[in-house]
This record gives sequence, structure tokens and C-alpha cells, in this order.
Amino acid sequence: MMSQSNPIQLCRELSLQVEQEDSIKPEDLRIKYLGKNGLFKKLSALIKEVPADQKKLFGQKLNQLKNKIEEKINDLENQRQTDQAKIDLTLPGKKRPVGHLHPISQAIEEISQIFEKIGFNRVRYPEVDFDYYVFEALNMPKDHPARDEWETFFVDTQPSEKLGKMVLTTHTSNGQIHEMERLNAQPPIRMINVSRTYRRQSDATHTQMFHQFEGLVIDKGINIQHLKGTLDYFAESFYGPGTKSRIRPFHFRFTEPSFEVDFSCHICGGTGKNCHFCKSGWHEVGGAGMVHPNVLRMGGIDPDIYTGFAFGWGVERTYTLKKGLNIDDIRLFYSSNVEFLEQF
Ligand code: FA5
Repeated sequence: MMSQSNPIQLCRELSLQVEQEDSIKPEDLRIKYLGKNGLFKKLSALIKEVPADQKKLFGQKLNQLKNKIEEKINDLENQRQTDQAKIDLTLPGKKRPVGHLHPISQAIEEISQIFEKIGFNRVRYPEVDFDYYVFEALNMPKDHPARDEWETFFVDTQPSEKLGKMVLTTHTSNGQIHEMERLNAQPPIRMINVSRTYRRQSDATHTQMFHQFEGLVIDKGINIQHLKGTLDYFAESFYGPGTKSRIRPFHFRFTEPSFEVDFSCHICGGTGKNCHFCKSGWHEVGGAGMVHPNVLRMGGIDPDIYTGFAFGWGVERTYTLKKGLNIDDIRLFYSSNVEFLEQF
């Protein structure tokens, strides 16, 4: 059974083993030792092997062992009763610490819902994509100097003959052509594309990896009024009633006309008076414009029949302008500083 020891020695070994049985239920201890196939029964059966002059001693040892097992069962039962008496069921439960979504994930959720409410369809296109979708189809032919603005990371792979090199997407505008292709160039299109984007930049307002959300609407008769109405709707929904949007002339290769988009500062109500947050009454969040006819053509859509608007803003930038956040360095979002992240 347990070892090569003789039966009397086995009694001693088993007795020591019983003493150490502290993490077993009393009923299981009884079965293990005193049950039909228990260790005590097996040990008793060894009486045949004990020499005649030691049988009496073996009998005494067996009795002592049996008493020890009974005692241990009693001890375990008593211990269980004391432990149960210690549990105060009237005490309130202990709350375990629970994590939460990263603030940027929360912002993405909120932004997506605002646009989904007015019929935009949330999509997500590749964040590692071909040159064709990121630049070429967006009216930036090969070697065009406008590409320099995007501070691109290139992926070291064999270029595709048709679609060119692979890049880490510098903006979510790559989603524009993907969406036109997905819908077989059949408007109406109402897309909101949220994704990670990458640029070779790092300072208090720029990170190498950041997020953008891209809106694209294409249909018959879409004009700047629709764009402006959408911007105003977003401004009020995200920043609160009374927030206004403003568009200023700008230049992007893939929109004509192009604009930079500002939202009025909700700290000073857009006046800029003595406001350290905005200084001018406005905050810039990103770009927008009417989709360039060349881009519609690249997506297979006839610009004589359809028109569209598009916009693309940084999630981090848009989020940090929320009232009361006062975050002056967006790199904090990706610093893994739990004390910072716990505040959201
Ligand atoms: C664009 O990326 C255009 N694709 C936007 C657009 C879309 C225009 C559709 C017209 C039509 P821009 O480079 O300005 O534009 O970037 C837009 C916003 O992304 C910026 O205003 C800023 O909020 C954010 N952004 C850009 N680079 C970074 C960065 N390195 N870190 C954090 N946010 C950034």
C-alpha cells in the first residue's frame, strides 16, 4: 500500500499523514480513511503479514490510529462550524475593482452613435493599405508634391503592380474609395469610417499613432449646406447646445472646395475674451470639403449626376476639446499611466 515499511511502521506513517490533513472536508476524510476501500481497511488487512509475537502490538497501533482519525474528523467539523459563525451575512458585499474602456474607445463609441442616429453607416477600412487608396485615387498621382504633407510610414514589402506600395494609413480618407467600391458605385452613400492612422510626428498635439473619423455622403443634389448642417449637428451633440461650427477655405487634393473646420469654444461661448483655452473663440478639429470630381470618377461614380461631401477629424483632438477635460498633451492617452486613465 503506502511504502516498503512493515505494517507497524505503516501505522505510524499513516498517523502522521492524518495529522496533516487540514484542507479536506470532514466527510471526505472519513471516506478516504474509514470508507469501504479506505486506507485503514487496507492497513488492517496486513495483519496476515505480521509475525505472531507482534500481532498484539499491531492491534493496539490500529486502535490508536482509528481514534486519531475520528478525532481529526471531529476537529475538522468543529473548525467548519467556527468558520461559518465568522461569516456575517448582514455585511455589505466587497466591490471588486472593475476596469473600463479606454477614453479614446469611449469617444469613438460616442462619435459613432451621433452619426449613426442620422443614418451614417459605421465601417472600418484597413489601417495598412495600398498607396492607391491612400493617395493615388484621392487625386494625388505618383510623385505629386502634395504627398509630402502626410509624413508617411512605408511598409517594407513587395509593391503591388496595380495598387503600389503598402503604407500605414496617414488618414481615414482611404475609406472613401473602399466604400464606393463596396457599394458598387451606387449612391446613396453615408459612411462613417473610424480607424487608427499613422504619421511620423510626435509632440503635445501629435502622436505617431492616432485615430481619425471620416464622414462621406454622396447622393444627387448634395451641397455645402448639407455639410454645414452635419457639422452643426455634431457640434451640438458632442459638445453641448449652443456650440457652433465654422468652415474656413483650405486646400486638400481630394476635395474642391476644401475647408478647415472649427468649433466654437464652449468655455468662453465663442467670444475668446480672456479665454486661456482657445484664445480666439474657436478650435480647429480637422478638414472637410466637397468630394473632388476626380475622386468620384476613381470610385466609378459620375460627377455629373452625383455630388458629395467628406470630412476627417482626429478623435484625440476632438475629444480633448470637451468641457472640463483640460488635457494639454495627447501623448498621455498612450502612456499606459493608469492614474491618468482611471479619471475617465
Ligand atoms: C486629413 O487628414 C484629411 N484627410 C481630412 C479630410 C477628410 C479633409 C475629408 C477633407 C475631406 P489633416 O491632415 O488636417 O487632414 O488631419 C485632420 C485632423 O487629424 C487634424 O486636424 C488633427 O485633428 C488630426 N491629426 C493629424 N495628425 C495628427 C497626429 N499626428 N496626432 C494626432 N492627431 C492628428
